[in-house]
Amino acid sequence: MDIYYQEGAGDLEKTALYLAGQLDDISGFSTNIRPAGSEPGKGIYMQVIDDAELGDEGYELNIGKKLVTISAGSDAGCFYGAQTFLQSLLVKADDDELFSTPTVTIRDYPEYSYRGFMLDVARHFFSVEDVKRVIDLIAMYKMNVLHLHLSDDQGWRIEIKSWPMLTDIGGGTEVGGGEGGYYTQEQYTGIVEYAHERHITVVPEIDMPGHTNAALASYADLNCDGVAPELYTGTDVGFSTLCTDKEITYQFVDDVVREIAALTPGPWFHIGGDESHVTAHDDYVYFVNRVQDIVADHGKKVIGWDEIANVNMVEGTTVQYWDDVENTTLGVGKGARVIMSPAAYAYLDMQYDKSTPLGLHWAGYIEVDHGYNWDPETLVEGVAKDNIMGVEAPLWSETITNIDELEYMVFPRLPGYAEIGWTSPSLRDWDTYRLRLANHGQRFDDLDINFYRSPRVPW
Ligand code: NGO
Repeated sequence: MDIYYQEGAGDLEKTALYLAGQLDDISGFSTNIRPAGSEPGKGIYMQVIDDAELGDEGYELNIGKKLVTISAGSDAGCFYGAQTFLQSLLVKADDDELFSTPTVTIRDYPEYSYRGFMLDVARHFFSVEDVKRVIDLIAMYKMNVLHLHLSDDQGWRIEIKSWPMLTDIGGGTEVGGGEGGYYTQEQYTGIVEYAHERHITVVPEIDMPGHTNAALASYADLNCDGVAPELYTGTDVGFSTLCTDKEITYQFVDDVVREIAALTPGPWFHIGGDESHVTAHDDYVYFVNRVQDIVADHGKKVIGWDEIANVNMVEGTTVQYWDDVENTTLGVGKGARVIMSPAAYAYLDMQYDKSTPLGLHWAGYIEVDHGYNWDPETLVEGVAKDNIMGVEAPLWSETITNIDELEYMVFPRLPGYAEIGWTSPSLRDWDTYRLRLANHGQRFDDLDINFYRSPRVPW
């Protein structure tokens, strides 16, 4: 089979190569890719077209008897068209079985521009290889943001050259006392590039001023009393804080933000800001205000958990709703946009039901239908569609120790969050979604995804 891409149009060659790689994996064929000046008679053809309705990320996929055409306004759109085409195919067809796919025309574009997944690599560390698998899996569902929670009480997971003890000491353990780990700057860059090739932007998070025990344990000077605490391997939250009235704290934040921002091409830097229960309110406000300026100085826009709405938000700041409606509407009143990650619907670390062997349930149980059946634009009074930048499903890793466990919590819920981000509420419906999901189960198997066989889905 041949894949043609429109000559001279953006980076389509890369998308063509990606599609060829996926098709070869599925089929064992060897697919050729070549540039073309115009539409060929057969094969697969990708082109960039001018079509305002499709926007930055939409596409039109035409599957004809001989020719498949993927047309979009951008590379990203062609990439998503290719994902939909791949989803229409049988995976791992037996050697003697021919590929089949319906002839169809699909015009498709996203509801929200920010469609994210968050991975907490601080509570338990995940290798570069694991993170790349996660990137491949979320890319299949047209998600475009990977938020990496890179620091917390239990671990500091990214090399900072000007503060090397952060990883030498702070990276050395994790929940339960395992050996932890961290990404070198080179490895982080590798992750960012791998994501970028799949149209995914990495959002790095350094959580502060709370959730900082690993940093405090690494540098005594960051503590108000000048004494470094022990490393922490439990799962409590809300007990640590940077010392907000020491100048060295701001030097530290400046260095960390500067180094990470320089490695991160995306527009955002996530400053955490959640659950700073041992930081006095005024100190919290003073600290977060200064940190916002530091982030802006390094050319990034701030994202923070909903608590940051309590400070003077600079323009372009985004509040990530997870728990507190008042904070979130306060932020909206100050002009912030919102990422919707309601813990009770979108936290992938919440158990499916009482029998789930992993996960937590402080925000309730989230069966697959519950995770799918909500609408960002009507969930919180005072937060309208215009205020919402997008949707993100976080996986916190207090109880998640390896990729198999990760997959079990993430699948099959993740495609539901991706669909909430992509499809308008009027076109979403659990009764038809559950049937589509059931059909899709074979694909999870073929990709060796360890997923939860929810009894609510007719697998
Ligand atoms: C909370 C808390 C995290 C926990 C998570 C567990 C936020 C934003 N802060 O969410 O530290 O890991 O719950 O579900």
